[in-house]
Amino acid sequence: MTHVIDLRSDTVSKPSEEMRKVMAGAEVGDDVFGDDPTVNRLEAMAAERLGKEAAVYVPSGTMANLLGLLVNTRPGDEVLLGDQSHIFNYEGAGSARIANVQAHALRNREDGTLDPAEVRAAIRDPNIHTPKDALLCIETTHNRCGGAALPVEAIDELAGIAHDSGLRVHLDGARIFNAEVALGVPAARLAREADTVSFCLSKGLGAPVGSLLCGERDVVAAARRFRKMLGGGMRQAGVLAAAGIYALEQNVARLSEDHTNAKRLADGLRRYPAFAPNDPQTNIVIVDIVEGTLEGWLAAFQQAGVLAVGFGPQRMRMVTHINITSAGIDEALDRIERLVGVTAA
Ligand code: TLP
Repeated sequence: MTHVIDLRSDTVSKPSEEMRKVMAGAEVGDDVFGDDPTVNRLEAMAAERLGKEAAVYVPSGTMANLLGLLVNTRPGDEVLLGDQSHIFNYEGAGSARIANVQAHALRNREDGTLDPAEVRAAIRDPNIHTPKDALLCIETTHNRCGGAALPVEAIDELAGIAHDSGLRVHLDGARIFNAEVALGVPAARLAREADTVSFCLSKGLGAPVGSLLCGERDVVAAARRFRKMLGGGMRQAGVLAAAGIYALEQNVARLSEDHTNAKRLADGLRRYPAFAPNDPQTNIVIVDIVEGTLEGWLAAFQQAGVLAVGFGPQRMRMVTHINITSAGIDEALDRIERLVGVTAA
């Protein structure tokens, strides 16, 4: 069997030998007691990279975002977010079920931003009848908007509108380092106006698990309590955190290779009338299926050893990552070329 080229997500990447060595050698303690030195080092490093006072290490991006909701709101508050955002679409309604907030989804524009006028209009005047708008969530890079890296000016403007009305701002920066590399703007600058920012080590950065929530010291302390409540307090987590430290030190600059590979993939696919890919700014290729069915193409790709996922009706997503080389992209395109003749109907 030919080797599988797995483009379902950047979450599928596997830790390198070097990363595994660092994990095996990690010094550990009990992180719930706060004495795992490797976790403490990762948290300090994350806070510094994101320009915040403190950070807390959690198992997943979903938990980091949920903590962001929990620390920035009270039950019954309203949260403004994008209708294409990960929090709104893919986090099991944890906002409603666990944070007990009402989500008010605003239209995401194609570039992943929200329309400032629509945000202004959505913020309700305080009134005995209305929910209290407590939080605005922004996402960069924007997953469903094809990995768009939001311009820093757009983030600043949206955050400014929220702050002027007394709302706090949470940035879902699951892939913020892809944005840093694509824009040439440090993550700390991108997140400057956000009160809390989450980011993931287990996506483009190639660590097996782990995310962080960064913010002010007292807010992170509150998040730590919620983390324990949710069962996210891990013990000798330094074994995992070591992978995160390695990822932050070694795997950020190379994200540009993933971005180049995503462009190469999109350019290759664009040659076929069946596919209308986006022009990827980072590592996410969104392909509208113009001829044939999504299910048909996904099955044919899988048969050929190229894995993608459905991302809406007649839309598929392919994501480049640390285990995908430019030769791997060429191989995937060769396999797809062989399919196009036989599967197009
Ligand atoms: N996204 C996953 C899927 O859930 C869609 C992926 O394969 O892209 N924020 C953003 C912007 C994300 O894309 C994701 C994961 C998360 C948060 C949640 O991270 P995890 O999976 O660690 O809970």
